[in-house]
Amino acid sequence: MPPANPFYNSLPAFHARLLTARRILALCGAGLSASSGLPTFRGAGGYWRNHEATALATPEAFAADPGLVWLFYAYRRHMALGARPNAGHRALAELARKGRGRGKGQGEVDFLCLSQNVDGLHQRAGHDAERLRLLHGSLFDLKCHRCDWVERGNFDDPLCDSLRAASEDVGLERLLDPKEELAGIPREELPHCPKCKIGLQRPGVVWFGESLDAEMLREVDRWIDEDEVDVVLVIGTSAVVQPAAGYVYEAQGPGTSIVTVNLDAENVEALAELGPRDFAFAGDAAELLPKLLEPVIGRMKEDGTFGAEE
Ligand code: BV8
Repeated sequence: MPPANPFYNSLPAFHARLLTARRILALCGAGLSASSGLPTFRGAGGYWRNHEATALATPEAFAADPGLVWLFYAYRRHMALGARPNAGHRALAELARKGRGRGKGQGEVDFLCLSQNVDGLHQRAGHDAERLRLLHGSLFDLKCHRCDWVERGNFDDPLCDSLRAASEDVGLERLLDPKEELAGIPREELPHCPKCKIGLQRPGVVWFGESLDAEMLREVDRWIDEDEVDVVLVIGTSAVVQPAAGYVYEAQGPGTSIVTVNLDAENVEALAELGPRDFAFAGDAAELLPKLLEPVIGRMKEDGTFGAEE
C-alpha cells in the first residue's frame, strides 16, 4: 500500500479504533468497482469524460433520444455482467455477515452499506441485502417510464435485438463521443412496458433530477438516528453527488471517525473536514479493504474467503 498520505501509517491505530466500533456505515462509489475493470465517472476514461453527466443520465436525455441512452446503459449492463466482484466487495460482504456477531463478549457490529454503484457487484459478492442500500438503483432493474411497472433482476444481455450493438463492438469511446453519429434506434424497436404497452422500458437507476427512493432514505435516516455511528467508511467516491454524499456528514457525531479509502485520498471532499479521529488511506479499495477490516472479518485466505480471526 503506497504510504501516500500522513494518515497511511495509522493502520494499527485504525484497527484499534475498529475494534471499539459498534456501528459502522459505508458510502461506496465507482472507485470500489474500478479494480473489477469498470470505469469510474470522473476519472480518465470515465463515463462522463466527453459528456456532462446530465447528457446521458436524465429523464430529459431519455425522452430526447431513448435509443442513445439505452445503448449507454445496455453497454454498462454488458460490462458489469463481464466483471467480477473484487476483494473490496467481498470484504464488505464479510463485514455484513461476520460483523453481526464478533464472538462472545464483543457484541454485535451493526453495519450498513450505502452504495451509489448500480453495477450489481455487491450483490454478486454475497452482501446481505439487509445490510445494503442501493441509493441509485441498479442496471439490472427495469421500469416503465410511464406507469408503475418494475422488473427486478433482469440480466438479459443483449436486452433486446435493437441493443445488440451494445453487447458487441459499440465501445465506450463511440458511445460517449458527442461527435460520433450513432444510428438512432427507432422507438418501436426499443423494449416496451408489458403492462401499459405504451411506455418504454427504462433502466431502474436514479437519474439526475430524479428523487431517490423516499422509503429507503427514511430507513437510512432511522438507522443513522438510532445511535451514534462510530466509523463512516467513505470508499472510492468523489463525494460530489447529493444527497448520497451528504450521508457522510449526517452520520458524523462527536465521536465518529471518518475513514476515507481512495486512490487519491488527499483530494476527496470528505477529507476537507479531516479531524484527529479521522483516517485516510490512499490506494486501491480492493486491496485496502481486506486489510483495513481484518480485525473484524479475519485474514483473507488464498481462495479469497476470510478466515477465523487469529
Ligand atoms: C436529487 C445512477 C432531488 C445513474 C447516479 C439540478 C437539478 C436536479 C438535481 C441537481 C441539480 N444540481 C445538483 C443536483 C443534485 C444532483 C447532483 O448531485 N448533481 C451533482 C452532479 C452535483 N443530484 C441529483 O439529481 C439526485 N437527485 O437531488 O433529487 C431533486 C429532484 C428534482 C430536482 C432537484 C432535486 C440524483 C443523483 C443520482 C444520479 N445518478 N447514478 C448512472 O449510474 O448512470 S450518480 C453517479 O455518479 C453514480 O451513481 C455516483 O453517485 C456518481 C459518481 O460518483 P462516484 O461514484 O463518486 O464516482 P466518481 O468517478 O465521481 O469518483 C470515483 C472516485 O473513486 C474518485 O474519488 C477516485 O479517486 C476514486 N477511485 C478510483 N479508482 C479507485 C478509487 N478509489 C479506490 N480504489 C480505486 N481503485
